[in-house]
Amino acid sequence: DIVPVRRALISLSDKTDLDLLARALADAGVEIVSTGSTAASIRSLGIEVTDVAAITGFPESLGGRVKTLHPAVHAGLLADLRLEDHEQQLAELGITPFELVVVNLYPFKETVASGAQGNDVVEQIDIGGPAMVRASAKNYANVAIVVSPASYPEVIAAVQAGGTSLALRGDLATKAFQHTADYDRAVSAWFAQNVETGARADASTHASASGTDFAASVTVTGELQHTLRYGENAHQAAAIYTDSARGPLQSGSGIAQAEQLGGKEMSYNNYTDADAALRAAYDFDEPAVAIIKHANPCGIASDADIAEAHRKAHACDPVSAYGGVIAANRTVTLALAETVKGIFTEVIIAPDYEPAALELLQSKKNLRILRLPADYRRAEYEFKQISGGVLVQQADAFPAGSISSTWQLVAGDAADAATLADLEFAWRACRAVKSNAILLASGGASVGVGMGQVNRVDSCHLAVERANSLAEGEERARGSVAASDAFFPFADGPEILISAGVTAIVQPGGSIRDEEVIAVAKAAGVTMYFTGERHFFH
Ligand code: 93A
Repeated sequence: DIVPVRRALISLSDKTDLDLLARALADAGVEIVSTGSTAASIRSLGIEVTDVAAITGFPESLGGRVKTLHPAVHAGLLADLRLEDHEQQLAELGITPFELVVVNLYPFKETVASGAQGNDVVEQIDIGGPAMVRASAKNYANVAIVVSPASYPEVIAAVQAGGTSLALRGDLATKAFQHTADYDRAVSAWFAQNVETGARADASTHASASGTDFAASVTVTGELQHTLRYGENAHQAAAIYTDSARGPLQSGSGIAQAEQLGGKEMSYNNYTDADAALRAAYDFDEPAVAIIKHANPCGIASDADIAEAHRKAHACDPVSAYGGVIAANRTVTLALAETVKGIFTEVIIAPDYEPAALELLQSKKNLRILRLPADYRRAEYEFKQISGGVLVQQADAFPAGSISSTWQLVAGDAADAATLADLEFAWRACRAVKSNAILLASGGASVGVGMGQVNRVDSCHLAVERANSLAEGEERARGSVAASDAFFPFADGPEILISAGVTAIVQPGGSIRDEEVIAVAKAAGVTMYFTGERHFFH
C-alpha cells in the first residue's frame, strides 16, 4: 500500500512553506511539475521545475482560466494503476502519472471578505484547482492529495521514508473533499446573495425550489438574543437566538423581534405559543384573532371588528382559553382590551395598541404585552430541532386573497358565497392546528377543533365532540363546514363529520381511497372540495 513519489504536481495560491516542500521533494529526487506563479517561485529557489504547459502542450490561456484543465494532467491524476488496462493506456498516451498533488485554491472567501464585488469575486472562483483536488482525492489509492501547508511535514516525512501509506492518502483525501465542499458552500452562498436568479425572483411565490437549490442558498447561523429563565421545564436551561437564517428569502422579523410593552419576562413556552398564535392570526387578510394553548388553537376567528373576532375565537373553547396566548392581526382596540382584561391571559401580541387599550392592559402586571415591529414580515424559513441537527424549510404559507379558485369540486353542489367563505376560513385556520387536524367552522369562527391525534378519525371525533360539548345546549357541529389538513385515508372520518351535520368539507384529496370518500359525501349531498395541497403542521 506504500506508493513511492516520483512525480508531484504543485499549484498554489497560498505559498506558505513552499520553499520547505519544494526543497524536500527535490532532495528526494521527485520531479516537480507546476503552474505559472508557483513554478516561478520554485525556480527562484534554484529548484528545477517542469511547466505544466510542457506537459499539456497547450499554453495557459484565457487569462489563466485554463491552466491544468487538460487530459494530459487529469489522466495522470485519475489513472488507477492497480488496473493493468489503465497503466497500458497511460503508456500508449505518453502520460506519466502523478503520485503527489499539492494544491490550494484561489482565495475566494478572502476576496469576499475584502469587500470585493461582482466580477472581481467571480474571477476568484477556482475551477481547475478543485478539479485536480477532487480527481486526486477520488484516486487516493494511487495519489496523495495535499490541500494545506499543515500537512507538509507529515507528507515530506512519508516521501523521505519511501512513499505514502494508504492510511495517509485516505486521511488526506477526506480532508480534500471537506475542503472543496467548504469552498463550494462559500461560492453558492455568495451566489445566492449576490447573483440575480430565477429562483430569487420566484422565492416569494408559492412554488418551492428544489432541496438542492434551497440548501445551497441558505446560511444558517444564530445570534444570542438573551438567556431565558428556563426552558420547557424548570430544570432545563434555555436561551433565545435570532437571525438564524440568511438567504434569498430573507427571514422576516418573527416573534423573536417583538417589543415587550408590559408584563413578566417571556418564557420559553410563551415564545412557542406566541409563535403559534402569530401563525394562526397572520394567515388572514381580514382582521383575525387566535387564542393558543400548548401550541394549538383553542379558537380562531375573523370579523370586520377585531374585538368581535376575539369574542368569537374565545367562544370556541372558553375553558381552554384560560391562561392562553392571544394574537391579533390588527391594532388592539379598547373594546378588545376590556374583554381580555377579564380573562386570565399569558401573552397578547398585536401590531399595535390604541393608547387607552395599552394603558388598560398594562394595569395587569402579569400580562406580557408584545408589539410586532412596524416592518414585521412573516419569517420565511422554518426550523425544527432534531437531536444533533436542525431541519430547515421554506415557511408554509397561504397566498393573500381568495384561495378557493384552484379548488376542485368533487361532491355535492358548489358552495354558496357564505359557505365558500367559511370553507376558505376553515382551510386557512386548519393550517395552525397540529396534525392530524380537523377544524369545524361557522360564521368566520372555529367551533370545534380536533388536533394532534395520531389518526384522522380521532381528530374528527374530537372536533365534533368539542364543538357540541363546549357550547351549552347547542349542536355547533350541525351546519358547520370542515377542513382537514391532509387527505382522508378512509371514508370513516368524513362519515363522522357528515353524521354530525357538517354540510361542506375541504381537504387536499390524493388518497388511494378518494373514490370511497367522495361517494360518502355524494350520498349525503355534502359539498366536498379538493385543494390539491396539504398543510401538515407538526
Ligand atoms: O483558473 S482556474 O480555474 N483554471 C485552471 O486550469 C487552474 N489550474 C490551477 N485555476 C486553476 N488553478 C489554480 O491556480 C490553483 O488551484 C491555484 O490556486 C492557482 C495557482 O496558479 P499559479 O501557480 O498559476 O499562480
